[in-house]
Amino acid sequence: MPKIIINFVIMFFSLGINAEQKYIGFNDPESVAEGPDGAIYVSEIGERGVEDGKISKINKDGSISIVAEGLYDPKGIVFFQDKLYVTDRDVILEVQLDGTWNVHTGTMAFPKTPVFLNDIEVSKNGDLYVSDTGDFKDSGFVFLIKKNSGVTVMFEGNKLIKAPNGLLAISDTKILILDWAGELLEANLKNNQIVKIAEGFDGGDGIAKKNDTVFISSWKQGIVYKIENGKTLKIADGFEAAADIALSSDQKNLIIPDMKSGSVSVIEVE
Ligand SMILES: [Ca+2]
Ligand SMILES: [Ca+2]
Repeated sequence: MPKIIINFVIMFFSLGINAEQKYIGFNDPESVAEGPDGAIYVSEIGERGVEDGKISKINKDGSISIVAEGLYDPKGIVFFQDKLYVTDRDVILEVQLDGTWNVHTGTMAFPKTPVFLNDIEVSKNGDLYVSDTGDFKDSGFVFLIKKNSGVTVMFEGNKLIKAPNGLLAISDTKILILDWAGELLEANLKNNQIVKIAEGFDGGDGIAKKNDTVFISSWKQGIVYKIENGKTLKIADGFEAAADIALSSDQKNLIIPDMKSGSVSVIEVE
């Protein structure tokens, strides 16, 4: 009996020390992405509608520094060729590693007026996929920003697109879409067909994928799930608002911004 207790304590101890790191002091962190420098970039919304938004980064030594300031409410972030693409309310920003930034796609470039641009993902050739969660009920869109040929609406008229949030390109022809209403969708870019592959993630926010395992976060539930072999398992909970997650470049860690507690957690994943 004592041996069992000792084993339990060691396991608990090692989980606490090795399996999770937590960084605090962020102002409404929404999205994370590992940069080419190995730092974890974080979008911070700050106060809604106020130009206090910023991009900060957690350096490899654990220190935190500001990359870019003067944004409104930055949300989704994704790297492509050493530049960070950021959704900020109704525009897309392009942020250089030195912190300078400019508007990449302005409001007028969208075929429908953007309401709540949320996540952003990039294809291998640099096309950007952007979700607009709309009124968080059923007025959302997914936009495609082609490198040199403007913005179009994807899957137009498909009733499964309600309030899209998380986006993840999983192959040259498929993307995953996580809807705020809780459905995980797989969309085929060739024939525009969409199938529902899981549901029940009310307040669905971010998506990440490692091999055949998909990780998703629920902002409302404060839970991170993994979906493996058709089964859904909870892998982390207790967040106040688990926002847009990302996998580290080495695929060993899942990075989870908790918007309401202002923290970013890094947990090991198998
Ligand atoms: Ca703000
Ligand atoms: Ca999001």
